[in-house]
Amino acid sequence: MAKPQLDHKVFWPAFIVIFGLSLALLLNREAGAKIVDAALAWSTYKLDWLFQMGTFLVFVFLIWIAFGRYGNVKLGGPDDKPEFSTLSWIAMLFCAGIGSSLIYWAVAEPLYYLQGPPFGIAKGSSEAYQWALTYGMFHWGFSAWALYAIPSLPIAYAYYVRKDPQLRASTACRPILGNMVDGWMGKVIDILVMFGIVGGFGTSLGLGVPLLAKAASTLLGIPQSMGLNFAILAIWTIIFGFSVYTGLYKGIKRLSDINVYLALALLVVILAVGPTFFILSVFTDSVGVLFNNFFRMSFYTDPIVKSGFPQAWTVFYWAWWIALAPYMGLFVARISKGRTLKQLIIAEVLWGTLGDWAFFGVFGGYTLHLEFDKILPAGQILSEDGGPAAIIAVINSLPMSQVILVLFLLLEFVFLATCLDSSAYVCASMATKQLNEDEQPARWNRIVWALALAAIGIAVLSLGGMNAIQTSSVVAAVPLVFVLLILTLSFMKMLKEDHGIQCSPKEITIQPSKNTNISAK
Ligand code: NM2
Repeated sequence: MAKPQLDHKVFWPAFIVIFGLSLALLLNREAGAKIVDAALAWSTYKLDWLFQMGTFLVFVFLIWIAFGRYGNVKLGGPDDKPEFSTLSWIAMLFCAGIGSSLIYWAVAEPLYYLQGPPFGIAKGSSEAYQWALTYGMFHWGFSAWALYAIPSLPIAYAYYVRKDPQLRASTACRPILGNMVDGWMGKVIDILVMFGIVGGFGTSLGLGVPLLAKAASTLLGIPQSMGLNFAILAIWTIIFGFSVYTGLYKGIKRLSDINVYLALALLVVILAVGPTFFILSVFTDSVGVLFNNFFRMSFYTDPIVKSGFPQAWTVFYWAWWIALAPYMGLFVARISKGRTLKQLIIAEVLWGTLGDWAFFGVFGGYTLHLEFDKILPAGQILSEDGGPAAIIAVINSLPMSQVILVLFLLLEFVFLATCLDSSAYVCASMATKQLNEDEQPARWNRIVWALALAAIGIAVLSLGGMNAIQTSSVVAAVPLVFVLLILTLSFMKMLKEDHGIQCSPKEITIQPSKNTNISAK
């Protein structure tokens, strides 16, 4: 069998832009920081309405698809059976889309919202406490997961039902773009998807690497520095390279199963040793505040007071989910043969949300308890020493903190590693011309994308600050909004063609009956 060939028209433009941009940002840090600030401000302040409205509409659309007449449409032929058990299917898609950032934000978000609440609420007030967990749960909730779910539908449908031999975002746009997807338009779409992956995980690395470095420095008693950050990134890249060469890839897959158990164990331990009933109560209350205010939060742009809250948080979040959405679509499509549209939507939108909420409830609830009962000034640590220091301080406040810290370090490391592994794999597949089901993209190709992810990680880390971290996702997400739109339209077209009510115009012509006297005089 011929070796899978590199698709030069996708590989080189993506490679040159990503490495060129990383290098340019590294060499001109000051100018880079200014460009980053301007790009972030423009995208979030000018396009806030688009991100907010679009996300809400996607959510409503998915409810309609799941519970409407297309819900039982199957991804595959009548005899196609699901490849994985429902439990491992859900676990796999959760792990692919959620990385180390979940724990980071489950602790940090409530603290940030206490200090800078939405809707003009006073800092640190009891009202601010009521919103602290709610907003994080919103940003990791139903509408967010709807953004992840939307591209999986057309991509999986095109692959399993229309039998398009290529698992690509571009080919799923065929019903709308026609043969243009085989030309430059298709290449542009796939390159934009790759930018999304690299940009979205750039944000994850920008957050995850310093957090791991902080955990390692606390455990080993060594000072935290930029050097340690880079060392962690280098270890990751080496592990990845090694895994590609030794076939450890399968091992990492197995590790991701262990990750789920590790995560559950950590949640149970914290729920048990922490203030159990307070955590459960705060969580329940926050669910109530969220349901009560879902519409307000979904359309909040604050154009008059201009607090900047929805732009800095909600719009950034939607952008981050969008940046990674096509990647999720490709991955989820790959594992969802034989499922119905309804099952797929419920797995992502419902189970994904509940998974995220478990972390927010436990980690966020525990953090609020520390802050509210003045056990640990976590908020102060956050503003003085940054997110990683606050998170490690929260973990250190638990009984058996050394053991939990080791568990945490392991969990975060593998969480991110599995994400990076699959994302480098997806990028490499897209830069390969034709990949049959049992073929792998070339090893070196996969390593190049792992390096590309590391390069963006280094650029984001050395520019420093939350702005660089956020911009990485936001800039990559803006063009992807249009890709998602084309994918959704293509999906509707395919559904209508294959499952719509088939009737010719002649059949629906109303023939006035002879007995009815409707003649106009
Ligand atoms: N999302 C789910 O680092 C990560 O956890 C990647 C982040 C988009 C907010 C995913």
